[in-house]
Amino acid sequence: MRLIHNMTTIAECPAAEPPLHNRVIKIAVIGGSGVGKTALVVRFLTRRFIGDYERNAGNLYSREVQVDGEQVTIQVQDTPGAEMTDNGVSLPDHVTSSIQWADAVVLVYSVTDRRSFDQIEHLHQLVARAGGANAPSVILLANKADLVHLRRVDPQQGPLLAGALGCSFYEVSASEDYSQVHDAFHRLCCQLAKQQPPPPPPASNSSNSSAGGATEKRRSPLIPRPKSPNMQDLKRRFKQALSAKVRTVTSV
Ligand SMILES: Nc1nc2c(ncn2[C@@H]2O[C@H](COP(=O)(O)OP(=O)(O)OP(=O)(O)O)[C@@H](O)[C@H]2O)c(=O)[nH]1
Ligand SMILES: [Mg+2]
Repeated sequence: MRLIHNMTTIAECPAAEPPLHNRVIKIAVIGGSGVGKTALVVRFLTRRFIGDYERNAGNLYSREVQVDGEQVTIQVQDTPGAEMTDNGVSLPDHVTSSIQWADAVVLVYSVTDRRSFDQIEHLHQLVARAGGANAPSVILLANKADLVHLRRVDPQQGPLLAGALGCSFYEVSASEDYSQVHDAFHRLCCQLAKQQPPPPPPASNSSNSSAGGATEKRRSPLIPRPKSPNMQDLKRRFKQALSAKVRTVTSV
């Protein structure tokens, strides 16, 4: 059963396309199984905590939000839980693709699950390796802070690890506190929006194509590409020529 409201799951709605001239911020959420990745994504995008989520859903969500007064499209890739193997942590190929697609990765562990904390360093290495020269920004989220009696990771260990990895750290509870979760994602979005080049202005003619921009280069194959302005211009001129000569309604 899907209980997600007020946002679009791109995987379920292939027609969903970000407005052409919005900045697009792409975030992948990665971590061990059951740490609360889906709960965090849903909390951030809908403000709701439902409590029962489809396991390993791996959906891509999209939502329009205001960042520093600017309307941006945020795309968040939820991913299946990473599994421990004899050689460390393994990630399915499509999660590696998500890392390469993303502008930023949110690494998540649960304070109630020591193994999920121990995975973080391996996951950070995999993110750096998968991203290569284009490695995405990373933040570290410790989730389930409300479960005080079940805590297995000391509060000071998260910031220490984040310091060693060179990333920001937030301890949150997806179930208890929307503002902490919102704050963590929102700061990340602000930082990413500042790093990106401004979106191209609305194209009035064929010379305004944005195909060479950095944002465009990293666009996922999952996301439909905008129509070429050249093609649209051609169609418009073709229509004009037809209606002037033949004076009939023609569709192209
Ligand atoms: N108490 C508490 N429970 C939480 C919190 N976040 C998630 N949960 C619960 O933890 C369980 C797992 O949450 P999910 O969001 O499905 O975790 P996940 O990381 O997406 O799991 P997989 O997709 O299976 O890897 C669910 O029962 C959630 O209700 C939290 O902050 N506090
Ligand atoms: Mg999940």
